[in-house]
Amino acid sequence: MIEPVIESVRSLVTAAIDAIEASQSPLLVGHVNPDVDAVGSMQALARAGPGGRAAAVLPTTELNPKVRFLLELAGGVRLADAERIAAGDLVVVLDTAGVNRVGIEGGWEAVAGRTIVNIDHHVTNTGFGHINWVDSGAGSTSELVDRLIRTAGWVLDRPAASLLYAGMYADTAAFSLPGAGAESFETAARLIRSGADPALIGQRLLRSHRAEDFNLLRAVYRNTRLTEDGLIAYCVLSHEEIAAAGCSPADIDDQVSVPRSLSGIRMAVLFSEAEPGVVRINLRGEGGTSVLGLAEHFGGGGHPYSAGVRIRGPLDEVVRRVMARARGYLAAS
Ligand SMILES: [Mn+2]
Repeated sequence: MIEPVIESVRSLVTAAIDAIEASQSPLLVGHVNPDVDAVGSMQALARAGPGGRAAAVLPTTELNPKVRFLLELAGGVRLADAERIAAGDLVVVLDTAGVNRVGIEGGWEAVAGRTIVNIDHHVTNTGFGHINWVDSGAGSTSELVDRLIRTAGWVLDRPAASLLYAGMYADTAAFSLPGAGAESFETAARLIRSGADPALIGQRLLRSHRAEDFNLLRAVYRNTRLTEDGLIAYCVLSHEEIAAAGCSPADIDDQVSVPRSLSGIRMAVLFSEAEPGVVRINLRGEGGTSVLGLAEHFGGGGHPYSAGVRIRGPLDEVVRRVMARARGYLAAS
């Protein structure tokens, strides 16, 4: 019974390749607040895609420094200007679970009428494309793009290999999450043989804190609390605290790994005030606890062990509501 599944995945990959090869002007789009996986997979595909015709669309908003580093790494990748965006005859949406998350100015409405190829690994992906290659078993979208490039026989150069390695590395928390299997390491090894530079990626993703990033981490450690039962570690960062560290909300990426590092917890939560009155919530599950249902309850999404949501409301009220729900959710699961 395995064969038909493999066949259908194979035909999805082939359909995606055919669509990209047939396009005169493919646009590559990621999600809002793009992370390393989104930008890494977009930039790698822009480099490797046929005829150098693909152009990546990046949000006009401030980019996280880790993400900006990927743009340096990508070198001469073409970014889509307004003219190219208007001319795009195919839109490849990468690492994006739903239309409300599409990272282009004007959002989904800006691209909805065009042919859409949806390549993603979020289990909550809504299948909004004409071609939907969604593999929730993959640790990252970068792995899927690696497979796309290899299957198509396109040229994966050294920067593209590094970009895909970075996406894999970031989305799997350095190959340390459930699901990091032999295949992930084989893909990483192949990317390194193609020229990916693990030391550079590690240095830029792990060992490049500015003083401001360090101040922000200090605040995360200081504000991290445990619930009485020790099962939930959570941290609350107000807009003022983020600013006092010298940072902006765009600098919040994986700081939830601080509460997550506590022994014995089943859930880690980082509340950060993205703007006054809007709270961003990063959720992580440990010891087999899925946090996806909790995120979905509030209108968010993601993966079983890594999910997120934004909620409007005063920070303290949002914290109270979400923590009450989180306790009940754990008690019931
Ligand atoms: Mn991803």
